Amino acid sequence: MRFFLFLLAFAFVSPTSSQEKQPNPKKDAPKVLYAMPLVAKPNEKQKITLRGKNLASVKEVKVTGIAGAKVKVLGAKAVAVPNNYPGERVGDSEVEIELELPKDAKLGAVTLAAVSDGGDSNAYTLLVRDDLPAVAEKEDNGGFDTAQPVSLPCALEGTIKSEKDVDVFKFEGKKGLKVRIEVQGARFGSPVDGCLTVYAADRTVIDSVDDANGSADPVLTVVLPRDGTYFIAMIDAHDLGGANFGYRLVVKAE
Ligand SMILES: [Ca+2]
Ligand SMILES: [Ca+2]
Repeated sequence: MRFFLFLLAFAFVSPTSSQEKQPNPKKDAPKVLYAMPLVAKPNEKQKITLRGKNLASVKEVKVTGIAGAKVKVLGAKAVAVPNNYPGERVGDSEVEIELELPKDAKLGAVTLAAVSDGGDSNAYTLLVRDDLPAVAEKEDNGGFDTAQPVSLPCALEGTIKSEKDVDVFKFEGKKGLKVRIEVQGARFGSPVDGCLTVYAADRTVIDSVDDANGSADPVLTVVLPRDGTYFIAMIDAHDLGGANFGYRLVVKAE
């Protein structure tokens, strides 16, 4: 927010704002914020909705960073932004595509750009599955008693489906095991601001992290103090949620 205010102040005092200096950026250029579902699968035909700004008139989506991808635009439309949600993070329009990535599509390498009469969008980096076993989150997993059992390593694909949704997972671990837990969400544009807490079997907190490495995505490393069951709880730091609040939760021993 401070950065935004600074930009606003700069635009006000300066006669040559960045918009005027650059010949091309049109104010109606599309912007891709995130994908729903957030995680794409290599080697599979899938429907993906890209949410962002000025996407309602998009006719074409380009894939870059990988050869052999197939993409088809299925439709585009404006969508409502709930009152209490940050529009710049949630987006006000979307384009639905059918995407088929080759099986060697790598996490971090595939980018998508939406094209309309307003120009080309940013290159959005798609979150693509890697070799970790992918596990879909299963509701209702909102408490210790209903925690979803998982085994390490895994990459959970979940959603903070509504306001105040809590996603709880549990795993068994041996004393001394170093476990790294990482959320991939905000860095791929998801509106989710993840916050992670790890609990021991007796439900006492071992550690909790909101943001890490300059991102809203938490990363947490714990050394297990004893043999037993451990719980991982994932929430949105602002208690917001929705079908578009997707995240990937990577849990593995180091
Ligand atoms: Ca959930
Ligand atoms: Ca956070």
